[in-house]
Amino acid sequence: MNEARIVLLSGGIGGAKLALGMSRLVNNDNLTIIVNTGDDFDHLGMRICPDLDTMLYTLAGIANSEFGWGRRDETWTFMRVLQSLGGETWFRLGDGDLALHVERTRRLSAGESLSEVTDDIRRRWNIAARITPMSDQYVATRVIASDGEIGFQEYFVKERCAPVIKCLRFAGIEKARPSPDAAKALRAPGLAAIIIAPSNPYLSIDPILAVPGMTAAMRAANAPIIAVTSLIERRAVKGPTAKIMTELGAPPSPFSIVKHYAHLIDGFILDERDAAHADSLGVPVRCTDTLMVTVDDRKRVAQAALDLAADLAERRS
Ligand code: FO1
Repeated sequence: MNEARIVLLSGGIGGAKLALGMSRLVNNDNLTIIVNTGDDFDHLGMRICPDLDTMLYTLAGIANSEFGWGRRDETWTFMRVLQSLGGETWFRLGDGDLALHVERTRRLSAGESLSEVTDDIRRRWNIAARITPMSDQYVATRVIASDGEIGFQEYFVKERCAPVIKCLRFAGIEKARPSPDAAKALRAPGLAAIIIAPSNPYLSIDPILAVPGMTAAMRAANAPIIAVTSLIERRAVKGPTAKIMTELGAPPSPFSIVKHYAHLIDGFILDERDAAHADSLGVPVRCTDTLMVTVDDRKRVAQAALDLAADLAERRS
């Protein structure tokens, strides 16, 4: 088991896949996952934390792999009855998932921090890796579209990413600080690598990097910072990523991602299908098949990131 001390920055689905791979490679006492909370929103009187929940469900082995969010083996009585009451059902909440939102909202209202609640849940679900929100202060990603500003979930789920994005803002970011566990993990001696997971750089990673003090703590950690591509040039990029990047003025390609992180990263994991571009990215690159379907795929991508970090650390010493 690799004893390297690792920090992983992650959004939802793509990041959780890499986190699972990483959790199979390193001693999980040394693995801290800093999760985006910009997707969080208050809905039906509950605080909902989608990226934290995707991470919790994935590492607890109970994620719904069909949807990419929520629990597997879910039941939908709550949704059915809510529909019959004329309630809002555009954001689908399964009965098991609902228990998490109700209990977390109760504990937050009682004064517990999001970090405390998250850490207690991951322990109860026997997750060895430390999962921590990027901040305990509420930050909400807001989408400024051509016809006005809407919340992230309204954009992503209710409007199915149809609005044209003009820009994003992270409401509340000025008052946010890195969560205690995030700050502690980045300060820990002997950090081997800080890895930026293959989540959407603009929607899922930028809120984490925008937390005042976060990038300074990352740089001060003096560990190689490695980003894993969330795009494969040759592959028709599914879902909203290509549309969102184009609307934000970044052509949907690995180049855009490297350029977006250029000020921060020491290395980049590129998909082997794009290997021909490796030398023109302007940053040390390691190529691998970054498609993550099986657990072995996830371990392969995680190992590639660890290997690149080790190479770079060796060159530094
Ligand atoms: N995504 C959807 O596209 N439709 C949904 O109805 C939906 C419900 C949902 C419930 C709980 C949860 O934790 C996540 C949920 N998501 C849903 C995903 C959510 O929009 C995430 O923010 C995205 O996966 C982006 O990170």
